[in-house]
Amino acid sequence: MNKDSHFKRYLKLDLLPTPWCPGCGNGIVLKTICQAFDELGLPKDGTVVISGIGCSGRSAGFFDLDSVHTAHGRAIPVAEGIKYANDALNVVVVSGDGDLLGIGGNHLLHAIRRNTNITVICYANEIYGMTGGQVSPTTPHGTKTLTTPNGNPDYPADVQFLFKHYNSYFARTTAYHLNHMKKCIVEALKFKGFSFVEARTMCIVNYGRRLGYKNSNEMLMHYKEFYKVNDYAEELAQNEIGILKSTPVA
Ligand SMILES: Cc1ncc(C[n+]2csc(CCOP(=O)(O)OP(=O)(O)O)c2C)c(N)n1
Ligand code: SF4
Repeated sequence: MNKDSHFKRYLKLDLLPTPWCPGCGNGIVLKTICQAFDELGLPKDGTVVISGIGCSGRSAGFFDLDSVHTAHGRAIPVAEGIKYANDALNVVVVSGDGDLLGIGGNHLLHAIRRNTNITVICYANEIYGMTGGQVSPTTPHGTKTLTTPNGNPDYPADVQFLFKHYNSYFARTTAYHLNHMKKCIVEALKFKGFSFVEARTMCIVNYGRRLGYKNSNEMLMHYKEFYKVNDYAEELAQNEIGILKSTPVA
């Protein structure tokens, strides 16, 4: 078996293809999570994946691991319960920005505060993809969506400051920066405390096309041109990706 095929042991290959639209970035994030699991050699019987509801939430069912597909916004408390019941497990949440920062925002706030030792991978596509393209907590100011045809009047949630305050782990990365995404996820999984990876990814069908992108490759090229890597920074600017400097809990 060559190195590239190892990550596949974490996937239910018989369920492929996924239900995602052609050009959707969710598959890139799913594959990179599996590559990170593989790099760390996470045991399949010692790792659990939990998701909320959304296109990204469908990821949970594709892992060849124990998984729970919870109600919308409730992935984090279910994950915390599993971790508190069995501390030996690696507990990983995979869900969307609407699920985690919108309806599930209250749970996120308290998981950061408690610094529960779980990892959350947020598929941050800046939109509610599954339900047709409504504005989400990460939609940039001024952006036109189905529900903000004149441009988003609000500013996106920038949760990095909460993580900094509680010495938990925060990283931002994109579907273009594949090695960086894997590094962010590997370090998140190794972190002893609450870790959150905001993985910027493309919803071409219910977001990108409305913004004028012809295809998801153009969205990837935007990530390439817009984002600069700034690892272990005190603070990430809007156009920066990286791992926020934090003090791991002993
Ligand atoms: C309690 C509840 N409210 C609303 C919905 C409808 N709903 C399903 S998915 C979703 C948004 C998902 O957006 P996001 O988490 O960003 O995931 P994406 O589809 O973009 O991956 C909503 C509002 C629901 N399923 N349950
Ligand atoms: S609607 Fe968007 S997020 Fe959902 S599968 Fe299609 S491209 Fe992906």
